Amino acid sequence: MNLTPHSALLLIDLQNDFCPLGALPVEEGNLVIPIANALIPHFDTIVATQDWHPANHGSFAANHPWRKPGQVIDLHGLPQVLWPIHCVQDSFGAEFVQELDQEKITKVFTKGTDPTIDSYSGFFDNGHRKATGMGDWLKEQGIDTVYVMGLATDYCVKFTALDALELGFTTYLIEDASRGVNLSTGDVDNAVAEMSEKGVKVIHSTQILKA
Ligand code: VGL
Ligand code: ZN
Repeated sequence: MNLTPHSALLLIDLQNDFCPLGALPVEEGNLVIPIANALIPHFDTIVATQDWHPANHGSFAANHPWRKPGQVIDLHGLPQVLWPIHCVQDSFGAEFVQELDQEKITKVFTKGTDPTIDSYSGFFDNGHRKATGMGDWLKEQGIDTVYVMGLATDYCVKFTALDALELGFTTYLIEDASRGVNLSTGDVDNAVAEMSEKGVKVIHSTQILKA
């Protein structure tokens, strides 16, 4: 695997609420942390995204009368899957997992801060209305290639990787370093297939670690 100084590692939403005991548990979500820690020394630029919602966020089922997590509503013109309350700003659930080697993280981008719209991608909200600044920042650093990993494969990892492609980055998905929600059976497999079809290169962490 040909890592250059123009490569960045994107750590997607490695937060307590996406671990098995969290509010929006991702099965085996905790297992990606040691893989992240092993990958980190191979990169000069490491960016983390952080799902960072206000308590009144429109993606929380609890903020809509009689709605339950998993249902889909129209949120200001966009289809929105409703979630349990998760990653509330300044809460324990929103913190990065303690076992993650955070000293090496170059830069953190928060997302999902606007209560009226969700943001799965680390680059843009779900309506592609506002950028988080991550795309411009990566380009200012001279980054042309991104390696995406984290939680959840079928939501934030997928939309981050697809936006990275659209922004012109050569984009890798580190598949074994990611886990998904699988709200419906097959969601993770379908997400990986879609990324691959669109041009994301799907790799295993060992391809970087043994390089
Ligand atoms: C995520 C659902 C809601 C994710 C964030 O990180 O994939 N999924 N908020
Ligand atoms: Zn969220």
